[in-house]
Amino acid sequence: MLSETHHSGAPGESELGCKQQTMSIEVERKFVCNASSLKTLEEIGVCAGQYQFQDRYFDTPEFDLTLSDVWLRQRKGCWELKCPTTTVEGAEETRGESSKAAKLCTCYKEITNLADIHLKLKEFLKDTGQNVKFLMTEGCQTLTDRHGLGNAEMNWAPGECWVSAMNLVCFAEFTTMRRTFTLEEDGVRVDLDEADFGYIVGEIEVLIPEGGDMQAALDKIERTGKKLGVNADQGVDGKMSVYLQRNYPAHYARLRSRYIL
Ligand code: V4E
Repeated sequence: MLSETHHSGAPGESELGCKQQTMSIEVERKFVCNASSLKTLEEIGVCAGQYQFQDRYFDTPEFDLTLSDVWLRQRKGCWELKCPTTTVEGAEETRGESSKAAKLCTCYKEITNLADIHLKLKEFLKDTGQNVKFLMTEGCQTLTDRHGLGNAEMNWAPGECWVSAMNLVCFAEFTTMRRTFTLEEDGVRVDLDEADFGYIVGEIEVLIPEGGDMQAALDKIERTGKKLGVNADQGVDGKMSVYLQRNYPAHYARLRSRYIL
């Protein structure tokens, strides 16, 4: 159980709680946090805070986004989109890495600017044949005018009618209690998460700018994992994987069969 009582905002967030960077690459490795790794973490890391947040994940009813490994969520009122990183040739950057530890890392582009999120969604949904042309050529105001209804009557938060217009619905909602540690190793952050559906997982994370030094990030994660005694061969599920496994087993199986999870 995560038991500290100190509460604060997540590091790197503005007063409004939204991340200040608009686009970065998140390199991450999940791990099982046992008593020994927790003890080491408390010795070598500085606890930057404990805080609680709610995630709401969105997709089309056919799961077009997640089947493309695209993850749209609202966390503490801020929109975030995670999608796979690609090189110019279209190959996934992490695929070519040879080390075993690198293969256990995930690497996603994290977009927090709403205009950029819209552009990416348009790109992905267009590929799946969703009709997003209407949304992109006409504003939400026009949409509400056409129906003769105001935002409130259509049950849309002001400025967020794009969610419905893109045929997106919330498919997952859960709360996480997170303890964040910063380490001496430059830019390494360790999160210990406890989700309200009864799952605990640790994450070693490094954020790099687009085109940044991926190998350096992987090395930092590997070094930190070794210090914490993390099993070098063990892949560990994230919160969303476990959530889908329990609540959407057929979709989970489909994601597994496509090697997305
Ligand atoms: C499922 C998934 C994504 C959605 C977010 O998942 P997760 O990393 O569990 O969320 P969280 O709360 O830790 O995000 P953070 O606070 O670090 O931003 S994004 C990518 N995936 C796919 C995925 C995968 N294939 N393998 C593993 C181990 N994790 C995630």
